[in-house]
Amino acid sequence: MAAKRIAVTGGYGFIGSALIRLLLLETDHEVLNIDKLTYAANRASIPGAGNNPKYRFAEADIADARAMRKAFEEFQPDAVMHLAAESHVDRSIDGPQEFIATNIGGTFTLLQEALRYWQGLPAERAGRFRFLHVSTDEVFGDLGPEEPAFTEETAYQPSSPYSASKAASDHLARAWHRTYGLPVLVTNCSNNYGPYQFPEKLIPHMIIKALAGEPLPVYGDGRNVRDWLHVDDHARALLLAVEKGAAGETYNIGGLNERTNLQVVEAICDQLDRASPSPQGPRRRLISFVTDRPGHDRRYAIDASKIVRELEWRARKTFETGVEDTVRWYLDNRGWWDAIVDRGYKAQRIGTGA
Ligand code: NAD
Ligand code: TDX
Repeated sequence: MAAKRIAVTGGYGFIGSALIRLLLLETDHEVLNIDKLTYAANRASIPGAGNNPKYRFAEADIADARAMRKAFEEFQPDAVMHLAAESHVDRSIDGPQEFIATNIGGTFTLLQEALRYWQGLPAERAGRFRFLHVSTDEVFGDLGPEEPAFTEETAYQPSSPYSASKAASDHLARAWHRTYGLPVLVTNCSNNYGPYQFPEKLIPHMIIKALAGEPLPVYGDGRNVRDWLHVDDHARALLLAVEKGAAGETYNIGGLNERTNLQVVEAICDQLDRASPSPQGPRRRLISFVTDRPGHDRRYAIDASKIVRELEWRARKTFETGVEDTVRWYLDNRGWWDAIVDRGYKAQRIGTGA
């Protein structure tokens, strides 16, 4: 694959940083990371980036048209991988405004500036240009226990302000392809986990609380189901989509790892007990059921057969080895998350606080 110039939005977030680590380590592509550095960003998530000649960073808001125009003009990307978003469902319930501003308004501005730039490219470069819009399985709403997994044809039925804002952004991205011809691809992925995930999300939240010996706040009855995928497997799928995917197409990405939240929390407790036993006894004793998340989606499941068939993507990590590695990473990289916990991020609305 010839070296490309790839602009990644949200590259200091959880998935964006995994993607940039992959791009810098395993490809010849040059990277421009465009990130506003919100609470969710972390420069320490791309170690060594500052010294890498293939990497540069622009601190900017994707909703800032002038900044986006400058980034396109100066960097001259062959592809945009758009991950910047407000991503936490509980925060979207507490305060949806930023979600509308970034996920909808920001995506709109980015599409407009990408379109303007793309229309000015010579035909050969314009033909190779790609705009990959990274989205979520939450746009499809939720499933009953026996319903088949979401396919690329499943109708949108988002439940939360977060998923509604992502659904809106997906519609915009597809419309810019259909109406203006911008070579857009959309990916919809299931729940990610792995290293460098912000401590408000289920898996790191539980690891950190369990290590502190604090109650583990499981929402509702703990039987909500998520389909878990290791972040490195998602990053590889995104790279395949941008390198080999067809413009106008959508690819679902998922792990075939459906688990109830309770099963996930129990697996974390057991893994922590093996790796770092507590004198107080098994961590499962800390599990505590708390008030449910409003509008809480019951089950997500992704049918990823299209990307497996058409782009030959395969997940490399099983959930068991992935969780083991992730627990180990949080044990070995206390400095990374201690700094976040120390500076105090907005307390969780539900449960016993951050
Ligand atoms: P994250 O919250 O960890 O990171 C988001 C990043 O975007 C941060 O670095 C933040 O500073 C940046 N950002 C936010 N608003 C911005 C703005 N206006 N301009 C520029 N940068 C801005 O998110 P994540 O979990 O890495 O998710 C990345 C993308 O993948 C999102 O679009 C999300 O909807 C999607 N997604 C996430 C998951 C998941 O499980 N985390 C699953 C499927 C899809
Ligand atoms: O303390 C908790 N207790 C709990 O029971 C937290 C933080 C979560 N939960 C539950 C809610 C969900 O059913 O665990 C499940 C996972 O919660 P989150 O980590 O908040 O993820 P989710 O709401 O499923 O959304 C995630 O996956 C899809 C990402 O945050 C989204 O950005 C992505 O689109």
